[in-house]
Amino acid sequence: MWELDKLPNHIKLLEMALSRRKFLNTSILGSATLILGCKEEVNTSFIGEKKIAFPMAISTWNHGLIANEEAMKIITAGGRALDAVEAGVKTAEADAEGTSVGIGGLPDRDGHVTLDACIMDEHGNAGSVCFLEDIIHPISVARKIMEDTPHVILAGSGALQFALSKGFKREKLLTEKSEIAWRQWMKEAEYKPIINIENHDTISQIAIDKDGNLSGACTTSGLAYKMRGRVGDSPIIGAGLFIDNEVGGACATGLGEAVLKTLGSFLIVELMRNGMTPQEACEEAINRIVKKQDYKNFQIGYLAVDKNGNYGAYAIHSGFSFAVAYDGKNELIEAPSFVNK
Ligand code: SD4
Repeated sequence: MWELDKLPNHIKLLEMALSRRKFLNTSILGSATLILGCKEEVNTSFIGEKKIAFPMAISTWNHGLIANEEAMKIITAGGRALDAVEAGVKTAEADAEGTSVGIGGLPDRDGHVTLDACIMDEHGNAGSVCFLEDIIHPISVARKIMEDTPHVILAGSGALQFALSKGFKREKLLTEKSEIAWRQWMKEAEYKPIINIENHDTISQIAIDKDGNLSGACTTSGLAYKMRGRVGDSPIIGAGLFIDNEVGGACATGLGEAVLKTLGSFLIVELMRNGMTPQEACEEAINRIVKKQDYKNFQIGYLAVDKNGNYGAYAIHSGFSFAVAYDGKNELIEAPSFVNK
């Protein structure tokens, strides 16, 4: 396991991530709330004593606020949750300033940006793309795989070939900012991938539309400076994302290897099916990890939402924020965590 205290102090990336996190914490304390246009008609129902509502969208990290805003435009207008989550996460993929998704993503240790993404709809259909290069919107490639092929996952050059055949354009994804960070890392890191609690911010989003149908999307450039060919949890159905329209959905961010070994999103949905609340299910999925793995130097964050729009969130460490939008609101919230409980 790569340890946080062995990180060279002057890795630019880490500094950037830490100061971003400080900013984020401040804005959370300052209660970052975006109000979405005018109030839309919402469906409401009750579970126990708790009032919940949809349409709604929930997304990982602070880029989730913009993703939710985009998704809510579609579902408050009566659109499908699938269209909402695709459009939602595309905002992060297109943001060249973000260093963990789409263009601007930090590269692998050889300097290549390789992308993982998956999408799942209310019928249980799924599409996924992994180890994809040169395409800015892997989530849309994943959707095309789901809708236009008999397969679920395409990888690497085959995925690129498929994307080009569908009209996606090749683009350079390594930005100057990410290349500088990578070159700095090369000087210090002895070509060892470093996994820590700061250098990754995948976007995962789940939405429920006015008809009460769920869809989810997850997209990432994966861990910074990973080994070439490495695939994380994000494009693996059941690991980075799982949706079951009868129950709810779950998604993950953080160290993909830990999520893969416990198939976290599928686990959470199954726990909800068996009666746990979204919050209890997220906590149990984190418990499964911390019981067996040395969790001190890596982060995992889970989000879950049930069929009725009740949500839960839990992380190993503090600092995992997520955005929830419904009924005209869009709020950034910090998830409770196992450490510092
Ligand atoms: C991965 N789970 O590739 C992704 C990284 C991530 O927040 O989620 N970052 O392991």
